[in-house]
Amino acid sequence: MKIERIGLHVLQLPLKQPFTTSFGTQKVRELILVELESEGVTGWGEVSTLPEPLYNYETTKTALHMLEDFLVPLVLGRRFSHPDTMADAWEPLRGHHIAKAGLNNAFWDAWAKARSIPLAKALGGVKERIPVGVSVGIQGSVGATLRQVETFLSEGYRRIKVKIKPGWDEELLRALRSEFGNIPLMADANSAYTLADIPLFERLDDLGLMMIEQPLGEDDIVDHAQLQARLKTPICLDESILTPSDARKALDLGSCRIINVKVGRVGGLSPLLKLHDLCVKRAVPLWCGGMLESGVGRAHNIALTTLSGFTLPGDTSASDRYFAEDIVEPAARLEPGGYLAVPLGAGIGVAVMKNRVERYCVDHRVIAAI
Ligand code: OSB
Ligand code: MG
Repeated sequence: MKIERIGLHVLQLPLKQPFTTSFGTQKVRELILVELESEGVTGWGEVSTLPEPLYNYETTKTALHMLEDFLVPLVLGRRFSHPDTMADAWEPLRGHHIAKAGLNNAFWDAWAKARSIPLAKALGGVKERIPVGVSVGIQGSVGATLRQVETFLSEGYRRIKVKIKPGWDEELLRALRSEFGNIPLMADANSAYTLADIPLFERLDDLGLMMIEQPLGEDDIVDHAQLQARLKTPICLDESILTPSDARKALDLGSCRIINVKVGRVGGLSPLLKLHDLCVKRAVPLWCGGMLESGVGRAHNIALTTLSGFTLPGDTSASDRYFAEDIVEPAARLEPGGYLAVPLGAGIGVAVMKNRVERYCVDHRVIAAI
């Protein structure tokens, strides 16, 4: 398929409520939508960078720079028979996985649409609906968190993840256990701790958490191996796993027992499939992480969660958990029992509402092949 035209749209979508982690607070979801035109179909991808380099080193601006100056010029006007060969073309360019993912995923959508099949099917997915959990940000008080969690449980979410940071951890987790008993519960630290906190993690070990996500340094699989050796609770890595080879090394070292897979962080659906297959071979449970995506990125997340290796509920919550108005129709809605339906239409299976894209757009460029 020839890549004929690429649009980059920077959007700022207001979040219903601020989302706070150990590294900062998001009030607005700034993202880049990639619109890729090829042989009569339009594919959509989402670049899920944050405006500041707090989760990883990428930002909205570094992603725009990578796309405009390197990635788009590399693929524009060229023919690719499969999205994997597009990802192979930028293999020599280091890093910037979230920027690459937006473009690779837009081509996956176009490629599936050209074949009139759902993206989930194009990826080899096997589920018709996916069980989902919810990621609860740091709130003003333990009481406010308990109320939030109660609402999410009553809506049907199948797993609760709470964000933790030093000083906002043990008391909160004990309160959640005493209020809600043995619910599927986990904590995500986004790299906020060090090995000096081993005594804290040993105390948390008795709480029967499903897992603790990324307690230590974003690039540190050595310290994670030391911590995992001291705990019954599985460690799940997020920030540390950027490539299939990172996963292999972390598993060989014993740094984690579970992996959070984010399509942006690993560089798109093409490398994600390799990581998935490696983890299935090694019987490592996977789940799909989120980056507060709009309906476009959410549709990609739903499709990839249909793969057989995604055995745990992920962070892909319903659209109304984040936004008053999404940019796609239909927006992802929670079904009874805590599921999201997998769209049956071609590609991502949701329609991007152009008027809403314009409403939230703060910057955009279109680059066409000559
Ligand atoms: O660490 O998983 C994370 C959001 C932004 C950046 C990092 C993370 C998160 C989430 C939210 O936990 C997941 C979601 O609901 O999309
Ligand atoms: Mg995380």
